[in-house]
Amino acid sequence: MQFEVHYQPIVDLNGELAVGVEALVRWRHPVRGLLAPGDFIELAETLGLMPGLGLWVLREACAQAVVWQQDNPGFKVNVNLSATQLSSPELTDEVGAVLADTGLPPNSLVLELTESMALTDLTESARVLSSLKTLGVRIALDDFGTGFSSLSHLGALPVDVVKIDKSFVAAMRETTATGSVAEAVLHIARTFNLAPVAEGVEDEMQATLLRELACAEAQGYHFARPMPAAELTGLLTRQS
Ligand code: G
Ligand code: G
Ligand code: MN
Ligand code: NA
Repeated sequence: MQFEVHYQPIVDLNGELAVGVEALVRWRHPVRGLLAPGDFIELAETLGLMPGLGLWVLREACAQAVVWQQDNPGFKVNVNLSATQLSSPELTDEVGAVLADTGLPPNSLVLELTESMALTDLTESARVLSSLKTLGVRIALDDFGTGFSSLSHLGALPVDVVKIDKSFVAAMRETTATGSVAEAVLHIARTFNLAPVAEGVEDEMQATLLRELACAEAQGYHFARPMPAAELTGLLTRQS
C-alpha cells in the first residue's frame, strides 16, 4: 500500500489542546517520495480511483480515531470528501458501514466538502448532506469564504462547521482583529449558527486575534503540521 493517512491537529484555541484531527492522504511514491494530495487527487479523480481511495481514507481515519478516543473522550476526526464521492448514490450506506464496522460514534466524524463542490448543484447537495446527517455525522464546509457569490446557500445546506479559509487568516497581520475579512467571515458563520474552525494559523498573533474574535478552534503550522498516526499518538500522550 503506497498511500498513508497523515493527521493535522485541530486545537481548542483557549487551551491549545488537540480536540480532533483532519485526515490528509499522502502517496508514498517509490521514486518521487511523499506526495501531497495536490499532486495526485485530480489525477485519481480522472482515473476513477477517488471513490475507492476516499473510502479507504475514511475507514483508516475512523478506526484510528476510535483508538485515540480511548484516552481522549470525544476526540473528533475530519475526513475530506471528493466530488465523485459526493455524487455517489452509495455514499451514505458506505459511511454508515464504516461507522458500524469501526464503532466510531457518528457525532465524532466530521465530513468536509469544499464550498465550490457544495454549490455545483445546491438542491442535490442539500439532499445528499441531509441523507448523511441521518447517520448522526457532522458536515463541514472547507475553504469557507472563497466560494460564494451569494450567501443564500448557507440557509439551504445542513452544515454544522465552517473552516475559515487560510487566505483570510494569512491576511490578519494587523494589531487588531476588527475590520479584518476574517472577522466578517466569522460574523457570517455566527449568523448562520455554524461553528468556525480557522485554518492556516501560522503565528501567535493570528491565534491571539482569532481568540479575540471568539473563534473556538483552529488548525495550522503554528500548532502542528500534518503527521503520521504514531507521531500524533505521541503528541496526545504528552498533552494528557
Ligand atoms: O494535505 P494538504 O495538506 O496538501 O492537502 C491539500 C488538499 O487535499 C486539502 O485541501 C484537502 O482537502 C485535500 N485532501 C487531503 N486528503 C484528502 C482526502 O482523503 N480526500 C480528498 N478528497 N481530499 C483530500
Ligand atoms: O482541506 P484543506 O485544503 O483545507 O487542507 C488543509 C491544507 O492546508 C493541507 O494542505 C495542509 O497541509 C495545509 N495547511 C495546514 N496548516 C497550514 C498552515 O498553517 N499554513 C499553510 N500555508 N498551509 C497549511
Ligand atoms: Mn479539508
Ligand atoms: Na481549506
